[in-house]
Amino acid sequence: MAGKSLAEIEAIYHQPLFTLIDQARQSYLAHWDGNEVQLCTLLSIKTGGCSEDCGYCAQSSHYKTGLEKEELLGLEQVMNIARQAKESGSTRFCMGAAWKGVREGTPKFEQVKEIIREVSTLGMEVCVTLGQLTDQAAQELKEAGVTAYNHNLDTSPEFYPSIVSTHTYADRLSTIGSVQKSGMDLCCGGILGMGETVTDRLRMLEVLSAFDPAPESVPINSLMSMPGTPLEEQQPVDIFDLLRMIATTRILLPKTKVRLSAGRAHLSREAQALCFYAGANSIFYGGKLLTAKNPKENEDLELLKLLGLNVQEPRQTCMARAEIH
Ligand code: SAM
Ligand code: DTB
Ligand code: SF4
Repeated sequence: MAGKSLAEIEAIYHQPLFTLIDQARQSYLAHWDGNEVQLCTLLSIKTGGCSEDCGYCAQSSHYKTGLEKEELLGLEQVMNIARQAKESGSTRFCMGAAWKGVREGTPKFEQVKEIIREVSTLGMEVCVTLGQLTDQAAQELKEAGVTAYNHNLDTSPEFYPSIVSTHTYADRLSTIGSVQKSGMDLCCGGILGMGETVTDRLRMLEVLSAFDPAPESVPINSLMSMPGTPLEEQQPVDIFDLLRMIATTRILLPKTKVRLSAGRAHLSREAQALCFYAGANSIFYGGKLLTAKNPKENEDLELLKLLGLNVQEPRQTCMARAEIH
C-alpha cells in the first residue's frame, strides 16, 4: 500500500486534538490490546568517541560533552545485563554502539555477532543499532539472531543536513534498504525538538509511512539536550506536539509499535498516560538510555499499575502483524 501524501498527513495532524486522539485510539484498538505496553531495555555496548557529528548526540567526538569513552563491552558483561533485563520483565533487549557503522569481516563485527548470538539464546527480541550497514553485514546480523535493527531517519530529508554533515539522508535510506532486504524488522523513528518545523516532522512521517514493509517499530524521541552539543540550548518539546505526533504515527502505521522513547524523564505521569492512550505501546525501561536519564524502573512500574496497564508478554506483537510481511 502506498504511503500518504504530506497534505493528507497534515490534515490528520491538524485536526482538533481530541478528534485526532479519538481517531488514533480507534486505530490502535483495532489492532492491539490497548492495555499493554512493551518494556525494552537499552544498553550502550560501545560508548562515545563517535566519528559522526550528529548535533544532538553526547557521543559525538566533535563536541566536548564530558562523556567518558568506553570500548566495546565484554560478552559476559552484556549477558549479565541482558539476563537481568529479562528477569525484570523486558521483552526486548536493544544494544547501541557509537559507531558510524559496521562492516562484515572486521574483528569488531565478529565480536558484536558473538554477543548477539549469546543474547538471542535468552528469548527476548534482540535489537541492535550499530550505524550504517552493507547488505552483507545486515544478512550476517540477521543470521546471528538480530530480530530488529534500529536506524532512525531522525527528521525530514530537508532538515537533516542542518543537524549532521558527516553522512547523508541517502546513507540512512541505504542502510534501511539493507535491513529490509535482510528480513530483519526495521525500527526507525526520529527526534522532536531539534529546531525543526512541524512540516519537517510530518515529512519524516511521510517517508516512514511509505516503507514497504512498514517499520515494525517507530521510536519517537524528544531531544534530551546534551551539554556541549550544538543543540544544548533547545527548548523542551510541547506535550501537545508530542501527543499529536504519537497519534498521527499510530494512525499512519496502525500495526507498528510506537515507542515513547527519549525524553520521558521530562514528562509528567499525566503526559505519559495521554501518550499511551493515543497509541504509544512501548517504552525504554531502566534508569538510563544510552547516556541520558530515563525514569527509574520502580516509577515506571508504579505508573503502569496506576493506569491498569499490563506489561506485554514475549512475542505478543500486533495481532495483525503477520499481514505486514
Ligand atoms: N550510531 C548509531 C546511529 O546513529 O544510528 C546508533 C546509536 S544513535 C545514539 C541512535 C539514536 O538515538 C539516534 O538516531 C537518535 O534518534 C537517538 N538519540 C541520540 N541522542 C539523542 C538525544 N540527545 N536525544 C534524543 N534522542 C537521541
Ligand atoms: C532510539 O530511537 N532511541 C534510543 C534507541 N533508539 C537507541 C536512544 C536514545 C538515546 C538518548 C540519548 C542518550 O542516551 O545519549
Ligand atoms: Fe554517532 Fe549515532 Fe551519536 Fe550520530 S547519533 S554521533 S552516529 S552515536
